[in-house]
Formats: sequence, C-alpha cells, structure tokens
Amino acid sequence: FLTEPKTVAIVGCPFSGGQPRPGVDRGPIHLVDAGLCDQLKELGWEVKFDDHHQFEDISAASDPPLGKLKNPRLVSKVTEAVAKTVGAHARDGQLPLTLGGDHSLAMGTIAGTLSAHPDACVIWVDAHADINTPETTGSGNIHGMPLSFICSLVDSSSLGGTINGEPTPFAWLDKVHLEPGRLAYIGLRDVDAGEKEILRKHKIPAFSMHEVDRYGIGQIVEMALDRINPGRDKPVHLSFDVDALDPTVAPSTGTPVRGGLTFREGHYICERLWETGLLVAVDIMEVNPSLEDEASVEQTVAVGCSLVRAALGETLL
Ligand code: B3U
Ligand code: MN
Ligand code: MN
Repeated sequence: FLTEPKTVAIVGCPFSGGQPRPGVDRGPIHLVDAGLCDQLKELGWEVKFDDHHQFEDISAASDPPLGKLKNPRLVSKVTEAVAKTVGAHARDGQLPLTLGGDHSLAMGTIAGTLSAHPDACVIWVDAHADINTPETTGSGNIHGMPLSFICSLVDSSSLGGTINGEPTPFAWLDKVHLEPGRLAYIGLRDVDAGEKEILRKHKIPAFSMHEVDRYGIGQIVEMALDRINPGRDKPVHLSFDVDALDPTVAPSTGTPVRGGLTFREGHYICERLWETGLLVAVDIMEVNPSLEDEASVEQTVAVGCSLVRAALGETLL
C-alpha cells in the first residue's frame, strides 16, 4: 500500500481536550525531542515532519457541554483537522504516524485512514474500550468515546441538530463509518458496563488481558487478525494507547490501570503488524510527560519511541 521510497509522515498532535488532565498535549513534543525522527531515518525511512499541528483554540466559555460531552466543539474541530492531514498523507502513499495527545484524536486518524483506504481495519491496543456513546459515558470525556463515533453508534443529530444555524459538532463524522466487525481490541482491562453491552451487541472482537494470559500474545494477534482480516489482505490501522502497557512499563499516562501488557507483549503486537506488510497508519496516544517523576517520563517517552520503531520495521536480529 505504500509507495517507495517509504515515507513516514509524523503528525504531532499536542492536544488534551478529550480528557481533563493537562500535560498530555506535551506528549508529541517529548517523543520528537527524544530523537524519533532520526531513529526512523536510521531504519531507512524518509521522514516528513513539519512541526507539530497548531490547533485553533476554542475557549471553554464558548464550548459548553453538549449533554454530557465535554469540549465537544473543540474536539470536533481538532479531530476534523487531523482527519484531513492524516487522509492527505495516506492518499499520498505515506504512512501517517500520529503522536498524541489524548485518544479522542483517533476519531481524526481513523477517519483519515478510511478516506484513503475504505477497506481498512483497526487494531486498538488499550486498557480501555473507548467506545462509550454520549448516552453511556459516565465521565463525559471524549477520549473514552472515539470508537462510538467512528463505528456510527452515534447520530450527530442526537447531539442537537443545528445550533444557531451552525451544524452540530461531529456532523462531519456522519459520513465516516468503520464496520464494528473490522475493529479488534487487545489489552482491555477497564471497560464500563455500557461498553461491554456495546461490544456484545455488535460482536466486536475484544481480547482482554485475560485472553492474553490464556493464549499468549503471539496467538492473540493472529486471533485478532483472523476476525477482522482473515485473508491478511486488508490495510491495518494500529491505534496504540500507551496505557495498554503495564504502569510499570509506561507510568506517565493519564489513566494507568495495573495488570497490563509487558514491554515485550506491546512490542510484539507492533512487530507482528509490521511483518504482515499491511500497516498503513499508526497512532501512539496518551503519553503525558507532566505526570510522574522525571525518570518515569523518560521511560514512557522511550517506550513510545521504541513501539514506533517496532511498528516501522526495527528487527531484533
Ligand atoms: N471508560 C472511562 C474511562 C476511560 C476511558 N479512556 C480512558 N479512561 N483513558 C471513560 O471515561 O469513558
Ligand atoms: Mn485510549
Ligand atoms: Mn486507555
């Protein structure tokens, strides 16, 4: 799916509006400052990076909650811009690598991928399912909801139709659709009751840490691909939330949950997806360098970079 010479387009997204903890917007800056561009050049990639995204700001005062949704206009605007950027890179035959930032950004990244590769499927690596709807969400934080929008479980008109003649935020997503059967999860361990119902109702393949323990990560990745990409012939978008990793491996993230993936399990997923030759887009999300001590931040940023290298072809031997 990629043109030669292979080019990775780094889309730095300093954005935190999908959740309440400040600092996650600094994640992409730390990942790039850690030398990610040079590391990828060393792997033989042509690296395209023209600075981090400058997002238009919408003041909290002009962005009151819509139902339970917090910062809806801001998140909608930002993710729409990300969709355009990621989509343009993908249509150019480049591999968009989006650095977050909070996971609401994946509304943009997946929409962008689908605009270039309508038959793409998604591997979502996360402690959380991020598939709450505006009705089921308890927190109102949109980083816990991107997949409900992407999988068309939300009708934007349910968010108010038009407001003062302006279309409802997220109306731009109405045309975007990922079939729930083309999404598979790995690493889940903190899933809300309403989300479990959604996973069951739509028969979404979900491999929690229980299944990782039972079958081992090698089999789990094949089981996930068997469900969403049995012929191993469809493009794959990898959306990796670093909180999927155990907090001992990636401590600097907003909502750590114990009992996560080991360093190797996380890397194996990336290596195996690279090996399929099907990877067309990668997200690394939820690195928050303002949480924890300096050593933990450095550790988390280093793991983020090394996951990217694994997904972009770094071999062990
Ligand atoms: N499911 C909860 C918690 C959560 C989701 N994603 C993160 N936390 N990082 C929610 O807020 O929707
Ligand atoms: Mn997430
Ligand atoms: Mn998460």
